[in-house]
Amino acid sequence: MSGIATVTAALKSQQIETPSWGFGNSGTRFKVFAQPGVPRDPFEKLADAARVHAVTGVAPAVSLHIPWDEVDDYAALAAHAADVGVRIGMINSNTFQDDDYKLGSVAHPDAKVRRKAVDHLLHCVDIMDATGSDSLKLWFADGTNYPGQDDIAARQDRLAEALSEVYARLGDRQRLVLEYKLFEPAFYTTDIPDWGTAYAHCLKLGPKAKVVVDTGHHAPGVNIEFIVAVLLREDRLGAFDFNSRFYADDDLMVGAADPFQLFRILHAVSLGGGFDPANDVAFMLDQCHNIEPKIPAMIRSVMNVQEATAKALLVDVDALRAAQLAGDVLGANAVLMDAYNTDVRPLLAELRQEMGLDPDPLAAYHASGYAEKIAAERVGGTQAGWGA
Ligand SMILES: [Mn+2]
Repeated sequence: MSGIATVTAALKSQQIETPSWGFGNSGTRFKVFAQPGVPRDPFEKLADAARVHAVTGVAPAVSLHIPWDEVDDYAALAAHAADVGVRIGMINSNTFQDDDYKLGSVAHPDAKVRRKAVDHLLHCVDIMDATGSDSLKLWFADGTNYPGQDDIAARQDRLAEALSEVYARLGDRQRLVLEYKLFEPAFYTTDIPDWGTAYAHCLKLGPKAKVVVDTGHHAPGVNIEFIVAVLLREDRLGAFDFNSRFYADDDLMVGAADPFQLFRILHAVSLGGGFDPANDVAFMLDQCHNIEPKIPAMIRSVMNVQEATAKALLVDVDALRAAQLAGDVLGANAVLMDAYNTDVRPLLAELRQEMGLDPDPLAAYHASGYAEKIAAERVGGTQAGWGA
């Protein structure tokens, strides 16, 4: 295949997973603004996610969040996903919204609370069995607010014990991916604050444990592409949670604040073989659309990842290597910038037409009348949101 044919093939086979919670109402601790047509249940969330896939062609999987997406019949939910044209992606656990978890969940000082948290995680694996999901995504809000509040190392021991029980429960084709976050809700110590801590736990667990890089979970100035390159090299990059931040964990649309950073991250993925279909890196969105319409925001986000991916794939790697080996600092940098400064929108428009799609996914969505339809139909009931 020619260079451009390789790029096009990779873009066509790219899969960007959408989060069920991104279709529900969300907000800040100050206010949640409701929007018309928001799903009332996981079935309606999957229907909305299916619209994103229908116009982009590259968003076939949907991440669930338990208990927000708890249903009586998970096989029926998976069947519904297939009916509307998507599949169930990762199962995201939640051990942070119960009164028992005030001092933590899997690292809580009380064994009874740890038992409850681990039981929830095992329940999430049961849901993976029922839905065909292959990944359990773990993020823990565990940590402390004050020096002396708890023993840092003892909390790591409790965390490791919980993780190993969950790991042992995983089936042959299942894995867990472990997410880190610098701070919040804990403000003094977080039990998994960085990639190094997540990596250390994954290493001890075994090959079915990998690290999740949430792009909003670092201190300002952290070089995320470096982390990505190292994790890929160690075969421990499990997934991305894509979103964008100006300040802390803002959960804005990926690529909004710093599209150049997203390009640099995806360039590291490209060099590390992360776009290889044989690789199991999951490209997921983890976002909340507080003030913008949710389905168009998700479509825009998928397009932002696609555009950055296209630019990353357009990097002339041979020229880059030659410049690097020749010690041509400016030449190497120029190769990278040439790719970044390429307008890839015509390429992507053409690619969508080849896939039988409208070249403009947002225009196609707006013309479909879906927004008006769900606003008219989804009247009554309780809109999905945090905790529902
Ligand atoms: Mn996340």
